[in-house]
Amino acid sequence: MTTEATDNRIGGCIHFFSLLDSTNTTAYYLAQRGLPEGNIVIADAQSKGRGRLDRTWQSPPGRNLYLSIVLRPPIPVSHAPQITLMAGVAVADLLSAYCPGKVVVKWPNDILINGKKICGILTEMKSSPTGVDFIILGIGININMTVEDFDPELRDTATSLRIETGAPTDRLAIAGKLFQLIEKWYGVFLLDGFKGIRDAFLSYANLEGKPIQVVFKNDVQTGVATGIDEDGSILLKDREGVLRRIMAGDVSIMKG
Ligand code: BT5
Repeated sequence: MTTEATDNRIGGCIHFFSLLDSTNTTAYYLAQRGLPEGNIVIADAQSKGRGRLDRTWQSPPGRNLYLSIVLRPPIPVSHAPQITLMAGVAVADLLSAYCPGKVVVKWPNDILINGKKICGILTEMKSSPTGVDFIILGIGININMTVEDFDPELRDTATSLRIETGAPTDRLAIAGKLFQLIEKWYGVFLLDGFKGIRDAFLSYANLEGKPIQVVFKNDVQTGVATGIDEDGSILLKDREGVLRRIMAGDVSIMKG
Protein backbone atom coordinates (compact mmCIF):
# COMPACT_ATOMS: atom_id res chain seq x y z
CA MET A 1 0.00 0.00 0.00
CA THR A 2 1.28 3.49 -0.78
CA THR A 3 0.08 6.74 0.80
CA GLU A 4 0.86 10.26 -0.37
CA ALA A 5 0.42 13.43 1.68
CA THR A 6 2.05 16.61 3.01
CA ASP A 7 4.57 19.07 1.60
CA ASN A 8 7.23 17.78 3.95
CA ARG A 9 10.56 16.54 2.69
CA ILE A 10 10.29 13.35 4.75
CA GLY A 11 7.36 10.95 4.54
CA GLY A 12 5.45 12.59 1.68
CA CYS A 13 5.10 9.11 0.21
CA ILE A 14 5.11 5.97 2.34
CA HIS A 15 5.23 2.42 0.98
CA PHE A 16 3.82 -0.17 3.41
CA PHE A 17 4.54 -3.89 3.15
CA SER A 18 3.39 -6.66 5.46
CA LEU A 19 6.64 -8.59 4.97
CA LEU A 20 9.98 -7.77 3.36
CA ASP A 21 13.42 -9.35 3.51
CA SER A 22 14.74 -5.99 4.66
CA THR A 23 13.31 -2.51 4.24
CA ASN A 24 16.85 -1.30 3.48
CA THR A 25 17.22 -3.77 0.63
CA THR A 26 13.88 -2.77 -0.90
CA ALA A 27 14.49 0.96 -0.43
CA TYR A 28 17.96 0.62 -2.03
CA TYR A 29 16.47 -1.26 -5.00
CA LEU A 30 13.77 1.39 -5.46
CA ALA A 31 16.21 4.30 -4.96
CA GLN A 32 18.41 2.90 -7.71
CA ARG A 33 15.34 3.15 -9.93
CA GLY A 34 14.71 6.77 -8.98
CA LEU A 35 12.56 6.71 -5.83
CA PRO A 36 12.68 10.37 -4.69
CA GLU A 37 14.13 11.79 -1.49
CA GLY A 38 11.92 11.43 1.56
CA ASN A 39 10.08 8.32 0.36
CA ILE A 40 9.80 5.72 3.09
CA VAL A 41 9.59 1.95 2.97
CA ILE A 42 7.97 0.35 6.05
CA ALA A 43 7.38 -3.33 6.78
CA ASP A 44 5.36 -4.95 9.53
CA ALA A 45 7.95 -7.75 9.60
CA GLN A 46 11.34 -8.52 8.07
CA SER A 47 12.59 -12.00 7.25
CA LYS A 48 16.21 -10.82 6.87
CA GLY A 49 16.40 -7.65 8.95
CA ARG A 50 20.01 -6.53 8.89
CA GLY A 51 22.44 -4.81 11.24
CA ARG A 52 25.96 -3.71 10.37
CA LEU A 53 28.57 -6.22 9.19
CA ASP A 54 25.87 -8.76 8.22
CA ARG A 55 24.47 -9.01 11.72
CA THR A 56 20.78 -9.88 12.12
CA TRP A 57 18.04 -7.51 13.33
CA GLN A 58 15.23 -9.46 14.99
CA SER A 59 12.07 -8.26 13.22
CA PRO A 60 8.88 -10.12 14.18
CA PRO A 61 5.43 -8.94 12.97
CA GLY A 62 2.88 -6.85 14.86
CA ARG A 63 5.34 -5.37 17.34
CA ASN A 64 7.90 -2.86 16.17
CA LEU A 65 8.90 -0.29 13.57
CA TYR A 66 11.16 -1.23 10.67
CA LEU A 67 11.59 1.49 8.11
CA SER A 68 14.00 2.93 5.58
CA ILE A 69 14.07 6.50 4.30
CA VAL A 70 15.55 7.49 0.93
CA LEU A 71 17.78 10.55 1.29
CA ARG A 72 19.61 12.36 -1.48
CA PRO A 73 21.72 14.94 0.38
CA PRO A 74 24.15 17.06 -1.69
CA ILE A 75 27.15 16.15 0.48
CA PRO A 76 30.57 14.60 -0.08
CA VAL A 77 30.85 10.87 0.52
CA SER A 78 33.02 11.48 3.60
CA HIS A 79 30.09 13.18 5.35
CA ALA A 80 27.68 10.28 4.84
CA PRO A 81 28.29 8.72 8.31
CA GLN A 82 26.94 11.94 9.83
CA ILE A 83 23.47 10.93 8.63
CA THR A 84 23.55 8.08 11.17
CA LEU A 85 24.35 10.53 13.95
CA MET A 86 21.61 12.91 12.78
CA ALA A 87 19.08 10.08 12.92
CA GLY A 88 20.33 9.08 16.38
CA VAL A 89 19.46 12.54 17.68
CA ALA A 90 15.99 12.39 16.09
CA VAL A 91 15.27 8.96 17.63
CA ALA A 92 16.64 10.07 21.00
CA ASP A 93 14.33 13.11 20.97
CA LEU A 94 11.44 10.82 20.08
CA LEU A 95 12.08 8.30 22.84
CA SER A 96 12.89 10.97 25.42
CA ALA A 97 9.26 12.10 25.21
CA TYR A 98 8.35 8.68 26.67
CA CYS A 99 11.38 8.10 28.91
CA PRO A 100 12.74 11.53 29.85
CA GLY A 101 16.37 11.63 30.89
CA LYS A 102 16.97 7.94 30.22
CA VAL A 103 17.92 7.83 26.54
CA VAL A 104 21.56 7.43 25.50
CA VAL A 105 22.94 7.45 21.97
CA LYS A 106 25.80 5.00 21.77
CA TRP A 107 28.07 6.21 19.00
CA PRO A 108 27.55 5.68 16.16
CA ASN A 109 24.23 3.88 15.71
CA ASP A 110 22.61 2.46 18.85
CA ILE A 111 19.97 4.03 21.05
CA LEU A 112 19.85 2.68 24.59
CA ILE A 113 17.45 3.01 27.49
CA ASN A 114 18.66 1.86 30.89
CA GLY A 115 21.73 0.50 29.10
CA LYS A 116 19.70 -1.75 26.77
CA LYS A 117 19.31 -1.39 23.04
CA ILE A 118 15.93 -0.14 21.87
CA CYS A 119 16.88 1.08 18.40
CA GLY A 120 19.51 0.38 15.76
CA ILE A 121 20.31 2.48 12.71
CA LEU A 122 21.77 1.16 9.47
CA THR A 123 22.75 3.65 6.75
CA GLU A 124 23.78 2.41 3.34
CA MET A 125 25.02 4.59 0.52
CA LYS A 126 25.34 4.60 -3.24
CA SER A 127 27.95 7.03 -4.46
CA SER A 128 29.47 8.15 -7.74
CA PRO A 129 32.59 10.18 -8.53
CA THR A 130 30.54 13.36 -8.02
CA GLY A 131 29.39 12.45 -4.50
CA VAL A 132 26.47 10.76 -2.79
CA ASP A 133 23.74 9.43 -5.12
CA PHE A 134 21.52 8.38 -2.26
CA ILE A 135 21.61 7.18 1.31
CA ILE A 136 19.20 4.63 2.72
CA LEU A 137 18.54 5.47 6.34
CA GLY A 138 17.25 2.30 8.03
CA ILE A 139 15.78 2.51 11.51
CA GLY A 140 14.49 -0.31 13.69
CA ILE A 141 12.75 0.63 16.97
CA ASN A 142 11.42 -1.92 19.43
CA ILE A 143 7.99 -0.64 20.40
CA ASN A 144 5.71 -3.35 21.80
CA MET A 145 8.09 -6.31 22.30
CA THR A 146 7.80 -8.09 25.63
CA VAL A 147 10.89 -9.66 27.18
CA GLU A 148 9.65 -13.09 26.02
CA ASP A 149 9.31 -11.87 22.43
CA PHE A 150 13.07 -11.31 22.19
CA ASP A 151 15.34 -14.10 21.05
CA PRO A 152 16.86 -15.57 24.25
CA GLU A 153 20.33 -14.24 23.47
CA LEU A 154 18.97 -10.67 23.29
CA ARG A 155 16.92 -10.65 26.50
CA ASP A 156 19.70 -9.17 28.65
CA THR A 157 20.78 -6.55 26.15
CA ALA A 158 17.62 -5.41 24.34
CA THR A 159 14.54 -3.52 25.44
CA SER A 160 11.38 -1.92 24.03
CA LEU A 161 9.22 1.08 24.72
CA ARG A 162 6.62 -1.21 26.23
CA ILE A 163 9.13 -2.77 28.61
CA GLU A 164 10.39 0.65 29.66
CA THR A 165 7.02 2.41 30.07
CA GLY A 166 4.88 -0.56 31.08
CA ALA A 167 2.28 0.17 28.40
CA PRO A 168 1.82 -0.56 24.69
CA THR A 169 2.10 2.36 22.26
CA ASP A 170 0.56 2.86 18.83
CA ARG A 171 3.27 2.18 16.26
CA LEU A 172 1.91 4.52 13.61
CA ALA A 173 1.70 7.42 16.05
CA ILE A 174 5.38 6.86 16.84
CA ALA A 175 6.23 6.64 13.15
CA GLY A 176 4.50 9.98 12.51
CA LYS A 177 6.49 11.66 15.30
CA LEU A 178 9.69 10.10 14.03
CA PHE A 179 9.16 11.51 10.54
CA GLN A 180 8.61 14.99 12.00
CA LEU A 181 11.83 14.75 13.99
CA ILE A 182 13.83 13.45 11.04
CA GLU A 183 12.35 16.30 8.99
CA LYS A 184 13.58 18.75 11.63
CA TRP A 185 17.09 17.36 12.14
CA TYR A 186 17.73 16.56 8.48
CA GLY A 187 16.77 20.18 7.75
CA VAL A 188 19.32 21.37 10.31
CA PHE A 189 21.91 19.03 8.81
CA LEU A 190 21.34 20.31 5.26
CA LEU A 191 21.64 23.90 6.47
CA ASP A 192 24.51 23.66 8.95
CA GLY A 193 26.09 20.23 8.50
CA PHE A 194 27.07 18.13 11.50
CA LYS A 195 27.95 21.24 13.50
CA GLY A 196 24.21 21.94 13.83
CA ILE A 197 23.69 18.46 15.30
CA ARG A 198 26.82 18.05 17.40
CA ASP A 199 25.66 19.62 20.68
CA ALA A 200 22.42 17.62 20.68
CA PHE A 201 24.38 14.46 19.89
CA LEU A 202 26.84 15.12 22.73
CA SER A 203 23.97 15.74 25.16
CA TYR A 204 22.71 12.21 24.49
CA ALA A 205 26.11 10.48 24.10
CA ASN A 206 27.30 10.62 27.69
CA LEU A 207 30.79 9.69 26.57
CA GLU A 208 33.27 12.41 27.44
CA GLY A 209 35.98 11.41 29.93
CA LYS A 210 34.98 7.74 29.86
CA PRO A 211 37.52 4.95 29.25
CA ILE A 212 36.38 3.24 26.05
CA GLN A 213 37.26 0.46 23.67
CA VAL A 214 36.45 0.75 19.96
CA VAL A 215 36.41 -2.43 17.91
CA PHE A 216 36.28 -2.35 14.12
CA LYS A 217 36.68 -5.73 12.43
CA ASN A 218 40.07 -6.95 13.78
CA ASP A 219 41.24 -3.57 15.04
CA VAL A 220 40.86 -2.70 18.74
CA GLN A 221 41.64 0.77 20.08
CA THR A 222 41.43 1.79 23.72
CA GLY A 223 41.69 5.13 25.48
CA VAL A 224 39.67 7.91 27.02
CA ALA A 225 36.88 9.46 24.95
CA THR A 226 37.46 13.19 24.74
CA GLY A 227 34.47 14.04 22.56
CA ILE A 228 33.08 14.00 19.05
CA ASP A 229 34.94 15.78 16.27
CA GLU A 230 33.37 18.34 13.96
CA ASP A 231 32.89 15.65 11.34
CA GLY A 232 31.24 13.19 13.75
CA SER A 233 34.31 11.02 14.42
CA ILE A 234 34.89 9.88 17.96
CA LEU A 235 37.98 11.41 19.59
CA LEU A 236 40.03 9.09 21.73
CA LYS A 237 43.20 9.80 23.68
CA ASP A 238 45.29 6.64 23.85
CA ARG A 239 47.62 5.53 26.65
CA GLU A 240 50.54 7.44 25.11
CA GLY A 241 48.43 10.61 25.09
CA VAL A 242 48.02 10.56 21.30
CA LEU A 243 44.67 11.88 20.11
CA ARG A 244 43.00 9.59 17.56
CA ARG A 245 39.95 10.19 15.37
CA ILE A 246 37.83 7.11 14.76
CA MET A 247 35.23 6.96 12.01
CA ALA A 248 33.69 3.50 12.49
CA GLY A 249 33.43 0.73 15.06
CA ASP A 250 31.60 -0.61 18.09
CA VAL A 251 32.19 1.35 21.27
CA SER A 252 32.06 -0.12 24.74
CA ILE A 253 32.69 1.74 27.94
CA MET A 254 35.27 -0.07 30.05
CA LYS A 255 34.74 -0.60 33.76
CA GLY A 256 37.20 0.63 36.34
C1 BT5 B 1 22.16 -2.17 14.09
O1 BT5 B 1 23.23 -2.95 13.74
O2 BT5 B 1 21.86 -1.87 15.22
C2 BT5 B 1 21.33 -1.68 12.91
C3 BT5 B 1 19.93 -2.25 12.93
C4 BT5 B 1 19.08 -1.64 11.84
C5 BT5 B 1 17.75 -2.30 11.73
C6 BT5 B 1 16.86 -1.59 10.73
S1 BT5 B 1 15.25 -2.24 10.72
C7 BT5 B 1 14.88 -1.36 9.28
C8 BT5 B 1 16.11 -1.44 8.40
N1 BT5 B 1 16.09 -2.63 7.58
C9 BT5 B 1 17.08 -3.48 7.90
O3 BT5 B 1 17.28 -4.60 7.37
N2 BT5 B 1 17.83 -2.96 8.90
C10 BT5 B 1 17.34 -1.65 9.28
P1 BT5 B 1 24.36 -3.43 14.74
O4 BT5 B 1 24.95 -2.25 15.47
O5 BT5 B 1 25.28 -4.23 13.90
O6 BT5 B 1 23.62 -4.30 15.82
C11 BT5 B 1 23.12 -5.56 15.50
C12 BT5 B 1 23.05 -6.34 16.82
O7 BT5 B 1 21.93 -5.84 17.60
C13 BT5 B 1 22.76 -7.82 16.63
O8 BT5 B 1 23.96 -8.52 16.41
C14 BT5 B 1 22.11 -8.19 17.98
O9 BT5 B 1 23.10 -8.37 18.98
C15 BT5 B 1 21.35 -6.92 18.34
N3 BT5 B 1 19.93 -7.01 17.95
C16 BT5 B 1 19.34 -7.71 16.93
N4 BT5 B 1 18.02 -7.48 16.86
C17 BT5 B 1 17.73 -6.63 17.87
C18 BT5 B 1 16.55 -6.01 18.32
N5 BT5 B 1 15.36 -6.18 17.71
N6 BT5 B 1 16.63 -5.19 19.40
C19 BT5 B 1 17.79 -4.96 20.04
N7 BT5 B 1 18.96 -5.52 19.66
C20 BT5 B 1 18.94 -6.33 18.58
